[in-house]
Amino acid sequence: MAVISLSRRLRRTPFSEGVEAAGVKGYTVYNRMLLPTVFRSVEEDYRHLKQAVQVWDVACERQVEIRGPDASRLMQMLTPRDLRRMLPGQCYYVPIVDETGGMLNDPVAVKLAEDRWWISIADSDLLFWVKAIAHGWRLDVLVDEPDVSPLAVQGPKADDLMAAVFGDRVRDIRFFRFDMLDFQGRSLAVARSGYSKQGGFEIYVEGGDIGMPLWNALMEAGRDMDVHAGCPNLIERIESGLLSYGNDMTDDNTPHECGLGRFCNTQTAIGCIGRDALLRVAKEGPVQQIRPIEIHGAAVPGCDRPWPLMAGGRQVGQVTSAAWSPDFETNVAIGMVRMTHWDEGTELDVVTPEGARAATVNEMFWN
Ligand code: THG
Repeated sequence: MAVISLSRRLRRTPFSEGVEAAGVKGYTVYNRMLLPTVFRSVEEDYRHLKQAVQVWDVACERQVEIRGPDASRLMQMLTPRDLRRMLPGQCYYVPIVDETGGMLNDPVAVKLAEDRWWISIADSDLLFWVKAIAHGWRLDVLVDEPDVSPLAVQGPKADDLMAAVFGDRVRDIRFFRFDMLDFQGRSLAVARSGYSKQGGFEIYVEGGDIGMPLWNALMEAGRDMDVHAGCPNLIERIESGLLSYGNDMTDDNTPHECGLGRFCNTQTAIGCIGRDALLRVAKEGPVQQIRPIEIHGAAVPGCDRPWPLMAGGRQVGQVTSAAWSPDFETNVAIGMVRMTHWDEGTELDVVTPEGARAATVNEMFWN
């Protein structure tokens, strides 16, 4: 097995020391930063996430900060989600689209104040797009990447662990809201959010110097809660229908193809750069869309390139994420499927590197 060489271009995080001490076994690269993918095994990590609590180094979810009088205007230029009723203290999952309606990213927008936002980005270079728009439109804003590194606390015992470190006020934080809470004299944004459906929080750690102190405080406070270092879990996120930008969708896809139409208010999102393009495609409706796919038979290998989805000898889509689910006792997968074959129960074949397998469009695990 070859290895990836580390260098300055592949950034460590403020929590890397803790991640290494916890015995990380695998990484991926995300926004040119290390992102752990496995600690004990993907299956053990999955079981533990569903019954205990984990601390995740998701510093690779970098922030694009927008500051200044035109901040809210710029933010609305980026997304077809209507932001007019969004208040400081709220987070929104927002598709970001280009002038053709293509997805550039699917971040969480964090509204700190009317004139100050964080865009907590997925794996694409959104900073350049935002800077270019700010400059090209002569907007009165500053756009940069601050020293802010998210640390996620996920799992059914997340409330108890977070309360032990931040106090009982964390329990009152509602889904996709944040509060400013104190840690060692520093005020940090703590949101109830995260890349799993097991419940939990994300701490936006401002200042890399308190990364390890916070990591250690969580690990110590959680000793009797079976806390362990974890990371976004492939099995759990497929079961939960959480999409991965660059894998499940790219800039060739519209939000509607990605099933993110519920996060688009294209009619009222005045100023959105992709608005005209999206109004056109939304009228016709998408001709392909993301669907949950069940792949029958034994555990499939990892999906490191799209697997063709076939029907009657013709390609009708592709699978982009797949894993064996211990709880569903079958392979769960995410696929982009043409309209003619996207109905619930449609039977397909998927071409894996180990040969063709029967597959079914199965909405069960996303409902
Ligand atoms: N948290 C933060 N930043 C992130 C992620 C995160 N940046 C990268 C990546 N994850 C962005 N992608 C997603 C995908 C899904 C969700 C969040 C970020 C998500 N979706 C829920 C859903 O679809 O059911 C809830 C959406 C809602 O109801 O608003 O949570 O995880 N900080």
